[in-house]
Amino acid sequence: MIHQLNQKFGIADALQFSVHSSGLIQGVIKTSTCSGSFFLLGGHLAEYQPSGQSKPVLFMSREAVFEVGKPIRGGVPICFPWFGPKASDPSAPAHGLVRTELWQVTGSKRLNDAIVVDLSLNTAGFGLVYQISFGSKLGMSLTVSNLSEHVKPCEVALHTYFTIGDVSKVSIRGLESISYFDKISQKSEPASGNPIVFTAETDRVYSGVTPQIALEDSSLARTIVLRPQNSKSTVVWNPWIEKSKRLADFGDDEYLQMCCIETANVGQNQLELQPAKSESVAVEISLA
Ligand code: TA6
Repeated sequence: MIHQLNQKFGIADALQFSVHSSGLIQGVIKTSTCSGSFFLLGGHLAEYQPSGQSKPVLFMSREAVFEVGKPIRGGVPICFPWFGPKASDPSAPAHGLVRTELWQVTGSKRLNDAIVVDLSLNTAGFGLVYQISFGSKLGMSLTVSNLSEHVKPCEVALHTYFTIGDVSKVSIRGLESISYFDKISQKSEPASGNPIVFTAETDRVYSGVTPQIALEDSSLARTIVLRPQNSKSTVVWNPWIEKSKRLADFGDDEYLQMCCIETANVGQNQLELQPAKSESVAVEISLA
């Protein structure tokens, strides 16, 4: 399997497939502009670090579990075809089906300073094509298609975990003018007019379009910029102290070094896919 993957999709001195210590198949990117990796499990983008950065851009828990059928705590889990618990079936897995299914590699190429990888999955009457671009910037683009003859509502989220230096020294700009649903208080809140700072468990679904979101990290002296496309929802999450203790695959103190800013279409912005129609959601991540 590894030999075939490398023969068909490997790129000399840039992209190689291998078996991770967990036994999962991974693609590993190492170029002059960045390093990165992804798993076939979940089409899961696991690592990204541009050259010159002392810390990865994407966070991965030291307690993360790498096992077929289990979600990976870090990187970019793909939430589809629902986000959070499935309203009609509490026994269904949180955040949908695709983050624990095995995806196929369908393409790889060099494009400018980047290595671009295409992954795909057909499941539950949907076709998914996911393109990841590993370069001086990180690009993710997910296209979901309705393969059935019925209208199919669905939610989608690129559940991106970011590495930060100190949770008490970060702020998130770009969502100040957008109202949100606070999942902790279960209340709808008006636009705050202020950058987001973390002082407690934070779990917010912003509903609106924003051209750019900036994660300002003073302790790492960097600003991570997200440029979403076709995304009407942005989820901001930090589990804080008590929830961190309840997460088996997450260190009790790891809330200090991470936050999630998720590029999505969920809730009132869910997709209503007509038969044979597709929708894409994408985000470009760069260092300011
Ligand atoms: O995106 C925030 C959130 O929905 C939180 O409510 C929390 O559940 C987080 O996702 C992680 O979910 P997971 O199923 O990966 O543990």
